[in-house]
Amino acid sequence: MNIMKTDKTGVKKIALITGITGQDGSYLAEFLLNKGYTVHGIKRRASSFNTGRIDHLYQDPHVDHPDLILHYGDLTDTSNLVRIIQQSQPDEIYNLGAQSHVAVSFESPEYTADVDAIGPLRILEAIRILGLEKKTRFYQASTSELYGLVQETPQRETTPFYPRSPYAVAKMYAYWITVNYREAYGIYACNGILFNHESERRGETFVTRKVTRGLANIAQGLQKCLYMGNIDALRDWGHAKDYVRMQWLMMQQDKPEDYVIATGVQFTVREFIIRSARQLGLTLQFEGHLADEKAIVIAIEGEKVPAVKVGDVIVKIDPRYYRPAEVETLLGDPAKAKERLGWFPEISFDEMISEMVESDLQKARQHALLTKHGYLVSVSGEY
Ligand code: NDP
Ligand code: GDR
Repeated sequence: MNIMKTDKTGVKKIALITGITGQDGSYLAEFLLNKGYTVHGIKRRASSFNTGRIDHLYQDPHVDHPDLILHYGDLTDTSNLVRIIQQSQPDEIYNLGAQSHVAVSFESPEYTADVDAIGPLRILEAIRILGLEKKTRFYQASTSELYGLVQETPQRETTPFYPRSPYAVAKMYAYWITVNYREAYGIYACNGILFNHESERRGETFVTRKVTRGLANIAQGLQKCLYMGNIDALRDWGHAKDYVRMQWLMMQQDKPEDYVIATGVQFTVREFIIRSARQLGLTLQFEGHLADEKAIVIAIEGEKVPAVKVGDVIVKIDPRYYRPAEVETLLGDPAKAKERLGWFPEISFDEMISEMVESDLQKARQHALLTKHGYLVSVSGEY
């Protein structure tokens, strides 16, 4: 296994990350910079700053040989991708960029296909056009959503796919085009079939972050109630830091292969809510069924949460958050990753919740203080 930060001639390795401004991109950039890589990243042009997750890694581009170099670009723009790959000459490309929200993919199916399915094809073609088949390795951010309506439990590398959303269908094309270019052109191309992974940097509209942020805001009196969709859904949740380590490991092998990355344990969304609330000092009880289900505060630990009273209803179900086709249950079997790569998750479910709640509580406290002194009006966003 090659785990050196330089190539055979002692030159620093070069990585290109699409989606560097996202959750995984930010952790992977940190990880690779720590290993001594030069990291190129593609960021999108936006009307406001979108580099919050990587600002701590920023390097003044005016210094000689910066380790982190950002390029404007987009996975829908072939010539831009070819030019960035030609300029950066990467040893490893990590394709993490995507329209990654499953519910949003039902609203924007065509755009999701363009970015999530044709985007990776564009990169693989760029590798061919530039004659980099032997030099540049390619990692595709595949997903447990491929299993959708599950055909086998737990899900492993050989479990048949049954995608249930435009997002998953697009990612299925990306999965197979990665396999196909590996077989057809000998490119070192691999799929990491990652189950859900979270962190304090998780986007605010994914269920875990929506819960930790919403409950922290409720605890600080910034919000009264959190509206949720299908809280019976079961997921296998790990921590993003553990999962980016595995993305890198997959790229350092003698032979490219696809791997399931998961914890092997699943919980309901309801359980995630209960444990997050407990972390804040609130004991919750769910009452009712389906669309009428509510979470009521039945106990409060000490003086910890003055904005909430026993009896308050702080979670309600809003069918608006149900999906046209749901993935009810996902549970991964990471045996291959453990056996072949010695990988296992180091951060537990409860440690992850604790980190997320603490981080959102700190943000909510700052927000409450600014609101109290008239510097902010309200909590932004409807999720
Ligand atoms: P995020 O949504 O946090 O990040 C997605 C990244 O892709 C952002 O940097 C975003 O840019 C960028 N992006 C979106 N559209 C485009 C585009 N058209 N061109 C270029 N870049 C674009 O996702 P995660 O970090 O959570 O996930 C990383 C990858 O892993 C994604 O491909 C996701 O589908 C996949 N995945 C994630 C799992 C998870 O549980 N987190 C599990 C399995 C797979 P911007 O910041 O400007 O929006
Ligand atoms: P998922 O993640 O769809 O698994 O995709 P998400 O956190 O959005 O949903 C998980 C489950 O929670 C249910 N749910 C809600 N979800 C959201 N977002 N908001 C709600 O209010 C809500 N209430 C209940 C959902 O129905 C679902 O069952 C994530 C993304 O990161 C993908 O990019 C990635 O490929 C997969 O994980 C693995």
